Amino acid sequence: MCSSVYHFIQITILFLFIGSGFEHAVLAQSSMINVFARQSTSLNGKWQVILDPTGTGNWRQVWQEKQPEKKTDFVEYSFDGGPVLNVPGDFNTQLPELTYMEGTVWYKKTFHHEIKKHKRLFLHFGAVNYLANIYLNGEPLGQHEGGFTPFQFEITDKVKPGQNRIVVKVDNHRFKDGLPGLGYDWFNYGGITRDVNLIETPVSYIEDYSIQLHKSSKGMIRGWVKLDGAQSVQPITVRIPELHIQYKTQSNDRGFAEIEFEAHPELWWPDHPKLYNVIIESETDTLADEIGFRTIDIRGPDIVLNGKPIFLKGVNLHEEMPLRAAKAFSKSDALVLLSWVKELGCNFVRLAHYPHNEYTVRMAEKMGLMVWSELPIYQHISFSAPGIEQKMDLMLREMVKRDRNRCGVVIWSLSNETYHFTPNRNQALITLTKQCRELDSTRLITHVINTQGYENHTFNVWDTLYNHCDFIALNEYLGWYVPWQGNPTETKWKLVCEDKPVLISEFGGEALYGNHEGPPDEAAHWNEEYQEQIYIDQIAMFENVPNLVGICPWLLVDYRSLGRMHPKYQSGWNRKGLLSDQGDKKKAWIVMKQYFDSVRNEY
Ligand code: GCB
Repeated sequence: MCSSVYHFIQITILFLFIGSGFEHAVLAQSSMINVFARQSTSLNGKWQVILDPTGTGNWRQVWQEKQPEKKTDFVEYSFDGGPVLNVPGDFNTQLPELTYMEGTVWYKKTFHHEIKKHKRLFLHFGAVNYLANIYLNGEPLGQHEGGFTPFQFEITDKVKPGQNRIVVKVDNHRFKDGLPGLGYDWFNYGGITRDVNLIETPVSYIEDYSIQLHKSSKGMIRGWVKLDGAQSVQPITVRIPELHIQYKTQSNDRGFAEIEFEAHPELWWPDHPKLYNVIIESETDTLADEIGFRTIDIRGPDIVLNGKPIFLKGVNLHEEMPLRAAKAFSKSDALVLLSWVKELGCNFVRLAHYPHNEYTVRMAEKMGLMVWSELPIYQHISFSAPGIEQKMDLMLREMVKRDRNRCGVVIWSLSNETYHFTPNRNQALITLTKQCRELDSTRLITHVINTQGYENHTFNVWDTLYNHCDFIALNEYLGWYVPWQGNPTETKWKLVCEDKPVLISEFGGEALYGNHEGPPDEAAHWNEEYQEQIYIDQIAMFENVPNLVGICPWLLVDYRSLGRMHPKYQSGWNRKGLLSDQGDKKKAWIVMKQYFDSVRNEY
């Protein structure tokens, strides 16, 4: 990053955090990889909180936890005697007064620590939505922006023997120059929404690695290992016991070692999601991971997995547990949601519209689901706002770093439904695409667009941003927002890039489960029959879509969205689910399942 950009970020930070103890704020460090395999102490559980809807806590300097000293002193805040909240978890669903909160909640946790020699200590957050300022023992550690990616702070030299206290200021305001921005069609769950851990590492530790099949090759594993710490030059070994592989190399003076060796693993397929135990060792550290091997490519108008054309039978999913109407965050949440995905007959899941938690990604991979992971660059982003491109770049790096060893992840989606007329949109997204290819050229990259033309039965996919994508991903709501022009089977298609594969990343319509009122052909009754007919018509139309490589209904299950205001049918829920918020199957589920069961992939 050039120095003027840094200068700009510093000024912005100065302005944002005046009075918060963050006048010289430090940005959070990027999270180390594979935190599940680390020596860690969980800080999940009950955290004390102060609710601060007016944002007064900054000038009261809540993080200092002042105490009265003289008889005449008093302090107008305290964590003691106040509410407690569960971490991980959104705050909105834990206290009635936080239901619609978009503002600040201060969280506090104490922990006991014994200093160990020759160890480093990191405070790690799976995600905090949206802005997080972190303080340790009254001193600011730094800040992180973005609600869906992990970050950490090294506290080796700051932690004290005995009791320590962490204060986190969580602010879930929507920001005009945020990612996402001001408007989005899902619930803005605030809080420390994913795990918090204290992670202990050796002084020089394995900070990152990439171990995957080389692009398009089934017999060559390539990658690298990166160490962090003073002892940068070390022998490095990568072992895959099941394949009798023991590859040895050495890191250079920057702690970096390239890896390349021949191997013939059983490939990862949706119906054979084989993962291998892979052990990465340096002289000072050892880490184990479960890694699968596959290739994913574009060949002409096809997406090919392990060299074979594959049809992606997918469904969209938000990170929400409908059964308790709250943010999803655990392994068991992931199991419930992904079991429904499997039951529907899918081999693919689109994790919309932001990076979901790591449990979900890992479990999807284990269950044989290809994963689409997405950045929250959604609709009306202020692409020309100062600093926004740096934020996009940072978030991209955080997303790719966490999951780059997950063979299940086959697609990076860098944006959803942005508009060609937004100033600087093309330039910003093309740059981001290039950055993504530099970071990871082994997966497919796309942008989702919904502004197509539809005239004289012809669906016109014209946005030139597609020239920069590996395949065309489009959202079309024919039969719902856009009425059919004649018989769905007569729809003709015009593609801006004629040779590229086409994936329909969203289609569908709303229905309230159990509602059969009104004529089946009138949308305004939200009945199941109308939604069912959309699915029947869409499936008929798919026959004529050129280069169709996959479809992804919007979406698996009804989800909360406060902009959905019809009191009888919606009451704050988007009802486009194939399942109700209680997991009941709507009629459209059956149509979709039959379709998926009828589409066979031959490999
Ligand atoms: C879309 C968006 C999705 C919305 C959906 C809808 O095109 O990508 O986030 O929620 O439409 O329900 O209208």
